[in-house]
Amino acid sequence: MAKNVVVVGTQWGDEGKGKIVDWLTDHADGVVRFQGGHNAGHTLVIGDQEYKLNLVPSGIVREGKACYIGNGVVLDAHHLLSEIRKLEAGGIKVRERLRISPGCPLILPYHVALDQAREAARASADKIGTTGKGIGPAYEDKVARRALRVYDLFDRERFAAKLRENIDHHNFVLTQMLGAPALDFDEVFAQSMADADEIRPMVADVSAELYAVNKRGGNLLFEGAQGALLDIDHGTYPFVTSSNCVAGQAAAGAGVGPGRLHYVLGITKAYCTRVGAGPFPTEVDIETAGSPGEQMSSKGREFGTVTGRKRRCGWLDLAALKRSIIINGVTGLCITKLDVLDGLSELQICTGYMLDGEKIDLLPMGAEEVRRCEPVFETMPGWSGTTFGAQSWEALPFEARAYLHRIEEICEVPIDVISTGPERDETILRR
Ligand code: 2SA
Ligand code: MG
Repeated sequence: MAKNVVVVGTQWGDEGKGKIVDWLTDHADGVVRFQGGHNAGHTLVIGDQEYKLNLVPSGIVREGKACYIGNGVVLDAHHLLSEIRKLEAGGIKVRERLRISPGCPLILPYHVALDQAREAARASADKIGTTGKGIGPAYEDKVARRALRVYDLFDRERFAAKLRENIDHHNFVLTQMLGAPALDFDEVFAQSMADADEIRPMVADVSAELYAVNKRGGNLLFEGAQGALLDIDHGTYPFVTSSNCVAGQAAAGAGVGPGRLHYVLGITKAYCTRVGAGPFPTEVDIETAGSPGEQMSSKGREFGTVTGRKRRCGWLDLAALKRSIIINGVTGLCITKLDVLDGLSELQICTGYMLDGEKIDLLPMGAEEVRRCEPVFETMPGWSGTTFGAQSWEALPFEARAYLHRIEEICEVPIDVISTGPERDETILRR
């Protein structure tokens, strides 16, 4: 029987999902993106080749694997084509294997302009720190039922009429409310039509194709982007992205029934990072040389894949992880980047918070309450040996195993996978 796996980030993104998706691709017939857009940055290391993917599912780097962009993804067609060209230059035949849902809302140049102008207009305390790719405004149009979708690209007249309406609406906001320049209809139209011809051969009924893959016994791998704590509903609102990043979104964002999501793998970094603004209870200083935070930042190479921004770092937060386990229905955890903590004499692990004088053990909802949370830490001994590249549980130092056991004990979810380096074989499978 087919087995479908959903891979999601349990923190604020950048947990190392790309590598794990690639590792699991061996057992999958199709790899599916179901939310987000080209704000995602998934890094894969294969031999001496490093790939940075934004929109194309990570399965693309493995010969013969079908890749799908589901309806829940907001699609910047122009960016997608440039990403495809780059991969093709490296010899990967993307167009033969990539299928795009006709229902994806399009990201058009005015979405990017709005995203950037709004972010610039916000007072510094209110800045969200978006990636500036137009993600939020594109999802707004979808929910407002005025979005142009992929299928609109293939009817020139309809596209022109809808674009005219949209561009007038958004130009009003840009010029009258945000003091930004207007966009030119002819330019946007011409570029869209040029992209349309190239996109068209890849458009297919993704939902029906995924159904067919399962029907013939094939497995699907759903590749989440960002992380559950950036989820539009469950994250630290309003410091979130504009899509649902939780596992359940794999169903709605790809057009598969929820009963066909058989296993949810929650990818969890051994510490925490956050790129962009918003509350982060366990955040530490990353500038002081020799500090744990500086080690996380530099050894972990914590820079945004899309924007190059330095990521904020902090200790592992189990109260946040427990929230994530609840909202995703995590079956098993995968701990990544454990080796980044190698050599630290002591580790802090957050087991709860003090909130308005009361002890709680679960991340509350929304930014306001999270901001008032004071983390409660448990101190654990570090390890002097290395975990880098370890390929068995026994090869891990005793203290590293104790750290992992403590995570399982508090979260009541098994750690099924441990990633000890960027390469595929630097992975420990525990069941
Ligand atoms: P947006 O652009 O509207 O989605 O931004 C809203 C918030 O969501 C955060 N966000 C991310 N957080 C982590 N990783 C992401 N992808 C890139 C990466 C980010 C980068 O892999 O490093 O390069 O900066 C990602 N995408 C969105 C964002 O920081 C805002 O807090
Ligand atoms: Mg990333």
